[in-house]
Amino acid sequence: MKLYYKSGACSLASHIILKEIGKDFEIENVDTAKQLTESGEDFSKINPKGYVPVLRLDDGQFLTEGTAVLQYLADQNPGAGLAPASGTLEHARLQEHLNFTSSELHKAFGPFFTPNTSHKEKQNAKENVGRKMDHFESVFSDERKYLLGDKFSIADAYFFVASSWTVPTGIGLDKWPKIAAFSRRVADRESVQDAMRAEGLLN
Ligand SMILES: N[C@@H](CCC(=O)N[C@@H](CS)C(=O)NCC(=O)O)C(=O)O
Repeated sequence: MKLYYKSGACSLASHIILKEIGKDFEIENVDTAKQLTESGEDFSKINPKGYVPVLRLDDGQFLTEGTAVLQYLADQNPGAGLAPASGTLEHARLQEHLNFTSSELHKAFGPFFTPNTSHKEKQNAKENVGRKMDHFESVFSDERKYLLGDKFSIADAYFFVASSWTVPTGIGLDKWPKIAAFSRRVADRESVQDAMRAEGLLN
């Protein structure tokens, strides 16, 4: 298996989950602006949608969309306990968090990562991100450790990465102490440190 990634991007969530699973895999950095991979492959042929993450399966197929990659990895490795069984309410809760992270929180950061965004647009985006973060802060109001309770799941990996973008965008986590505590807890995991180190985000 090979994960095509960009340092610190949403692909870091898939990278963390691959580390949690603990089987062998390769990674390859992508310059999405040039649509070129580290080894010189034309990335637009790998993912015509132009973005990471992409998981290259052992039979050569490519799987795109972060939430699909995360769910596939969890389903293929049930022993790792990274997602509740399909058909259960807990599984639906997992999907609730994954979808909200993807379609609401992740997308809310869009204007910060788009060239020529005006100050006003960034201000609106900041408020929009804040509303999504308020929701997650309320999820942690019962002092749960992770989004689903006591157990780390694929949703935590994705939310950890998306909420980390509050730092480079200058939003910070001061307004959301429970998310800040969650973030520190997840950052302490060996899988997270290994993945971040491999992406050049930690020494
Ligand atoms: N819907 C896609 C969105 C993926 C996405 O937004 N990827 C970003 C990084 S987080 C990317 O590669 N953007 C292209 C770029 O930065 O040039 C998914 O959830 O996987």
